[in-house]
Amino acid sequence: MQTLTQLSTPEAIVLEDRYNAHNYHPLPVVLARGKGVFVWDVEGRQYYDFLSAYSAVNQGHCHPRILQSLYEQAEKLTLTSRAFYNNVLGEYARYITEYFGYEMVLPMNTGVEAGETANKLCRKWAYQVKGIPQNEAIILFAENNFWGRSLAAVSSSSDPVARADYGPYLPGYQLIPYNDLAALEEALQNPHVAGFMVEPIQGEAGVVVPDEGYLRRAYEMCQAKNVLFMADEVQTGLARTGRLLACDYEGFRPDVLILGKALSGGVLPVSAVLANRAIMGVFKPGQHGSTYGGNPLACAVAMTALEVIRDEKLAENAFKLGEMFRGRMEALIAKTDLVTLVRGKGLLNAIVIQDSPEGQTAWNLCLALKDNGLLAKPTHGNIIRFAPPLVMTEAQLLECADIIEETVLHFRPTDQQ
Ligand code: IF1
Repeated sequence: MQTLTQLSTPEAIVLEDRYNAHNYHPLPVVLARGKGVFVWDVEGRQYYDFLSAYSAVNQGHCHPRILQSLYEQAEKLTLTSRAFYNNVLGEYARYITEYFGYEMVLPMNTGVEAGETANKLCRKWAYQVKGIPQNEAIILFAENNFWGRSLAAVSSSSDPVARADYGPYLPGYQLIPYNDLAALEEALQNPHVAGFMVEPIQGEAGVVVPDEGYLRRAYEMCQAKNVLFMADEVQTGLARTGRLLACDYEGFRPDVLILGKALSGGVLPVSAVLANRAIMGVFKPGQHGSTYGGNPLACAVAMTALEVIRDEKLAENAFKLGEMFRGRMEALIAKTDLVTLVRGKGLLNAIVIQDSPEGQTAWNLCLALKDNGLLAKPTHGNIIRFAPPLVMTEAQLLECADIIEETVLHFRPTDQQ
């Protein structure tokens, strides 16, 4: 059996395609190593990572402090289950609740598990606290939302591709247009509405940034109707948009905060739901949980991942570099018809490509970017998301903007690769 490090790019692709479900269509690059803002393929070619594993490696690949915490804890105790206490979870729970300003945390593993937790918390709170009749609770979601791949997530999705052939769908969800306060106002007239779960910026939808004030006003409208405002900051949180949380731009604290991805710096799956006791207290023993939720390894890694965000001022860096990046993209738009728009906050940005009939332009542009040493991937056909690790330096950011500009200006839409 060949050891993995000796596989060539074509060999690794054939192997993965042969034995792995085809639930993704990866760019034809085979990565073998990562460090900071760089990744290397099996032939040793270096790339700037402009996807950051969908914003899970905000702290950069293989951050030494985070890995050190992983190594040290791994040699002591990795998993106990919650059947017993362990010596790290309490310290972590205090650390993360103080870090974000909440009274309690429920630790989970993936982002969608945290979303599911928030949905269950909202329903239980609806029946036990708000007094909505049993099985009548409604949770509002925005059209074009994305919060994962579970049956509840696809039941509350408006994306036909994410939903197809997964019925029957979970009831109790109502979709409203994103960034539309009138639609929210109308939906909130229903006394059975228990919560509104929303991304501060819609990631998968193509980095859709709502009008300034939308989130704050939506939060206030929910408060007025005793409806839980649940912020899905799995992708926008943890300094990605230039503030610790994207909601921080509007100066309010969601009733329920959902975190994931970079909560572990990309080292292992760690997610969390934070809320105050009046909400989180509805969970009683045996009513929710997870084998790995709150495991000592995850807690140790997550504390360091959060320390790194603060110590290395990643939010400030993301804010500054994001301004620079969008400025460079605006200048590029003035020189080409290929790119029509740039949008985003901090280092969560996307460009909109002049769409080709078969929708291949963005894909082919990403292939050309790969050949020029920068990895990015389209979302929804003609939108390319640009989300480098937040540890990037100004010089590296400018070099990446040069790569993108060079690639776009020399790209011929007829390039089929
Ligand atoms: C895929 C992108 C998609 C998320 C938000 C919860 C989750 C995600 C706002 C669930 C996950 C990932 C999933 C991955 C691609 C990527 C993604 F927007 F980040 F690019 F799909 F929309 N809330 N997003 O973005 O977290 O369970 O994955 O840990 O499924 O293709 P998870």
